[in-house]
Amino acid sequence: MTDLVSRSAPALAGPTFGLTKFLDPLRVPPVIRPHSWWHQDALTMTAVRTTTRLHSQLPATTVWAYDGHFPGPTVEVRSGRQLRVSWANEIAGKIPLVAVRAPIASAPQNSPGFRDPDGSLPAGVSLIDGVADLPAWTVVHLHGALTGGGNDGWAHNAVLRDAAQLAEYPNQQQATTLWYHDHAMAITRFTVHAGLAGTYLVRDEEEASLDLPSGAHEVPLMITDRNLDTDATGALTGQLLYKVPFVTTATGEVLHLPFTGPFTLVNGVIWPHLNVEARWYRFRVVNASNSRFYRLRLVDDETGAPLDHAVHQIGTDGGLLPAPAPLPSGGLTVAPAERADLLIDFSTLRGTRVRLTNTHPSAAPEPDVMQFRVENRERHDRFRLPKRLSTSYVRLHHGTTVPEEHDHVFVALVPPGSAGEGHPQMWELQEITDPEQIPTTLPAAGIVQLTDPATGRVRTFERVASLFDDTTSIFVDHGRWAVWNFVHLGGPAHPMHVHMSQFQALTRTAYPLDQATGAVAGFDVATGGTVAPLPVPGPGRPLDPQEEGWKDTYQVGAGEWLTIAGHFEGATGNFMYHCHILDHEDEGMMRPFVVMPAEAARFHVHRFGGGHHHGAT
Ligand SMILES: [Cu+2]
Repeated sequence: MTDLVSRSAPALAGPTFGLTKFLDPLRVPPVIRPHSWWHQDALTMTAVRTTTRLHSQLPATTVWAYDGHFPGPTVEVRSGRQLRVSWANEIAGKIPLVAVRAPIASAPQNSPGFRDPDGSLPAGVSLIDGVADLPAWTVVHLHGALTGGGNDGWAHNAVLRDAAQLAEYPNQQQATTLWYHDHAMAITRFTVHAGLAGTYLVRDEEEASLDLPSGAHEVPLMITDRNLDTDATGALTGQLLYKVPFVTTATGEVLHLPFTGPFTLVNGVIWPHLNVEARWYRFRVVNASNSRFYRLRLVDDETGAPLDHAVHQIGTDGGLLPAPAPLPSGGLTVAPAERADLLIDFSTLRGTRVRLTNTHPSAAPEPDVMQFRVENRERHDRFRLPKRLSTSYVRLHHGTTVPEEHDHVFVALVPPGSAGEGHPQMWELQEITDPEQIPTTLPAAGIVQLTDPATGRVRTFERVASLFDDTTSIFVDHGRWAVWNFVHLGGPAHPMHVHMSQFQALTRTAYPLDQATGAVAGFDVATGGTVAPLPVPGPGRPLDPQEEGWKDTYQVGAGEWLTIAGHFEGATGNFMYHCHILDHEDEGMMRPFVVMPAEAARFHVHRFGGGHHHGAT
């Protein structure tokens, strides 16, 4: 830490590194409303290289941006109206990122720049090989959209410059906040970081009937964090700096940790402010950061006193909640890719300044996100917070609203170091149904034994896949329900995202953690298997009302077993599911699954899942 401090110019001192907080007004991306005329059901969105000012005290920053905006334009569509988008890639040159790794002990994520004053690299710091050579190879995923695999942004189907990806979005889903972003195989942590993300809103009648704040009183808030390079004098240059800590494992493997940065941006502006009227507003919050979790809380600017009474959550990733929910005590945790539809009543805060801050334990040195300046004038606002929101919402329960006939998918999230692998991993599990096939010596690599909470029966699972290109093992018949079980055996919390459907959380239980290893007690990290069958898990953190809404991305913490249910209806094809910490996704925590008609699946020759089995498992 000492040499970090000494090489920082005095102007960069303090948690804001010389930038004035709340100096710049919030930018609101332009809005594209393709359905505002009856014939306009297609649009072209062009990704380009451009420059933008992240803060008025900074030089311009080069970014990759949809239609030249970071974040991209907000696309607003009507539910049930199909939209075809031509995603054109006209990005010139290589990726505008300087990518650097630095020893974890120097806490590189908490400071800008990476060179010593004389221009040399401090011990252990180096450029990350190959990032500077990355061409624009891009593919767009509309996150949370129900569309076919051919439109979904399959990671390998990225296109190079002067090509376009054609995608069709049926928008056969309820009003909600979606977002579009790049999904190129293995490099999403860089392409999204360079600026490829935007908000996409679906509107419907149910939402319209609520008369929610709209127009200038409805504002998207896309939250990201970034780091910036410095010049020889130590001044910030505006150059995006992807600087990550690394650790060296016992086996000499160098592991990069996910990116976090000291600068928090809302809609592409570092620590902005927004002048608001003393009335109700609606904010469409999207966490588009690589890996940072925000625990958002509104506080008084002067005293820091929480203003929880003024904030209500009305929607989640996939739609409106059945009723407004107060924020959880301490703040609302929004993980990467999660969305929160918030209403804030500024009428009780007339003439004050308030700020949105990040109370998460992992917050940046400067935890503030943005400031609201509430005018000192009374407004006539007819809006009243409704008691009921989505009347079409039905709570899902195993065996009732989720039909008895459904598939189960088991995915283990295993701690770093498991079975000799440095990174945290995602293991796809299949049950060993033939007792003869169960290994007699345990623990064994990839063998996980669980006690089924419903039956008390011990079930033995084996790892059948972990990397993206391992054999596909999840096949869901079109129209069928599937329950996904995420069993987190230790390590960092992962925001798990499953494409194609919207889900509801059914249960969250938890295993005790071994204090020494941080892994679930009974999971042997070195071997990568359970020593003995894990017992029935205990009660986990109760699901709060926000988590009972329709969602596509779920926080799964160490020791937790989360079950979510979704209906795989309305689209078919190859889809992906993955951790939405972009760095984890790129480093192996992403897998494919297939949805196809049952009538076709019975003819399909494959190794795992339904249909015609091939080979022994
Ligand atoms: Cu992860």
